[in-house]
This record gives sequence, C-alpha cells and structure tokens, in this order.
Amino acid sequence: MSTDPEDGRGRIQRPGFSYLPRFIEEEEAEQLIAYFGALVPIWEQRHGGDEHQRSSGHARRLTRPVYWLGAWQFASLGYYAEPDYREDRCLRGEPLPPVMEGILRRLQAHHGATVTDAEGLVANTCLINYYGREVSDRMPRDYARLRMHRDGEPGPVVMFNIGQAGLLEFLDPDRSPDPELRVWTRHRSVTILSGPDFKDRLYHRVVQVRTGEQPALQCALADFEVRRISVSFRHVPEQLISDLGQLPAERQDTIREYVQELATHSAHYRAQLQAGSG
Ligand SMILES: O=C(O)CCC(=O)C(=O)O
Repeated sequence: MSTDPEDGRGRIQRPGFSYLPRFIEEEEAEQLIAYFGALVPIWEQRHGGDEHQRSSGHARRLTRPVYWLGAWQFASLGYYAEPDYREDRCLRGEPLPPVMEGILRRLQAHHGATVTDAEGLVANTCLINYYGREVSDRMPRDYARLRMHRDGEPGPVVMFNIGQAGLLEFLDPDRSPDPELRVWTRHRSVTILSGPDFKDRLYHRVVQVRTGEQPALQCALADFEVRRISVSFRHVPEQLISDLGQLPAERQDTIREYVQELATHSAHYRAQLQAGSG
C-alpha cells in the first residue's frame, strides 16, 4: 500500500532529504519564470532503441522538452542510461543566470553541507525540465511526468520547483513497487537529495502535475503548454566539460543537429559550432 503523499505546505526533513516550501522569494520566482519563458528548450531523443522505435518518432523522445545550463549532458551521448563512463558526454553550456546563483548562495548559507559535495563544491550545472501538454495536429498529449531514475553525478542534487505542484515519488523497486515517500512539490519550493538513501538507493519520478491558472508559465515552443518547471542542479567536474571541438568527431556528429538547433537562439552555441570541427 502506497503512503499518502505529503501535501508540500510544510517543511520536510529526513536524513538525506530536505523539502523547503517557499524558499524561493516571490520576486525571484518571477525572474525565473521570465527567464524560462525566453529560453527555447529542445526535445532530445533518448539514446539507443531499435529501428522500429526510432522510426516511430515520439517513442524515443524524452518525456519533456529540456534545457541544460553550465554543461549540456546529452541523452544521445548516454546521459540517461546510468552510464559507467563520464568522459566525452557533456558540452559546455551557458552560465547560470544571477537569480539562480543568488538562490544557490542563500541555500549554501542556510543549509551548507547538504548542498555541497565531498569537496565542498556547489552545483555548476542544471537541467531545466518543462512539464506540460503538447498541442499539435495530433491528439493533445500530456507530458507532465518523468520516468523513474537516479541522478548519476556524485554529490547532492538541489531542485527548484516552479508552477503547478508536481507529485514526486521515491521508491526502491528491488524492495517494493510502492513509493517510500511521496511529496507534492509546490511553487517556490526547493528539494535537496543527498546521501546513501535518497541519492544512491532510491529512484525518483514525477507521476502527476496539477492543472491550474496561476502562476502563468510560458514556453517558447509554440505547440507546448507548460504548467510546471523544475530545475535540478548538480556538480560536473570541470575536466569532464568539453567544447564541441574537443569531443571525438563521431560524438560531435551525434549532437551536431541539436547544437545547430540551439544555435538558432543562442550566441553561445553559435560560437561552439564555429569552434567545432565540422
Ligand atoms: O521535476 C522534478 O521534480 C524532478 C526532476 C528530476 O528528477 C531531474 O531533473 O532529474
């Protein structure tokens, strides 16, 4: 039997898990919403799959459009496959905006050790997840979910939650199909995962996102209605972050189309393309 979800209004503190409601100030949330609305996220294809899966298009896409800052860890270079290698997998990305840096600094001041890794380093990269509904000529499809996974980077993961509440579940499928913790992560809250239980043993997933009008979020993708955005911050060692031209040629080829797509809206990725070998 699954436990009832926590409603996300109050603080939750367990070894390796902190949920901090309203940690993000109203004004910071507004700045984040404006920032997310101006980015143009992309639909990445998952790595692998057989020919049938590849040709069916949607089947191999990630469940939501995404944008990475700091370092782009590509699905097609194996990021989501819990890889046992880390080299040549991530491309230098754009820097975190000042509003994110400010919130991370405040978190570090209040929650020190839980947001830094063993070497005292804070996050230098983040994944921005857009949860919502694709509205196209096909049937509208709701993408407001995220498959069960663990984040492979060593050290803690800090997550910002913006928009409609999302139901975040933690489970250990080797022990039980039922989640051990379920939390409605609300607008302006921060979640921190660390340690052997929440970071290494338990998988997490987002199974539902509520609908509602406020706060209104925007997404630059014309056919996507976004209602929740989460940002998950991690630390990637500098020596694992490559410019396009430093990646092996076949890896550059694997991601070139994505970098071209990003370059249509980003001077940073235009510069990466120019410096690449192709
Ligand atoms: O959206 C969420 O709350 C979870 C995000 C997450 O698990 C991730 O980005 O790895």
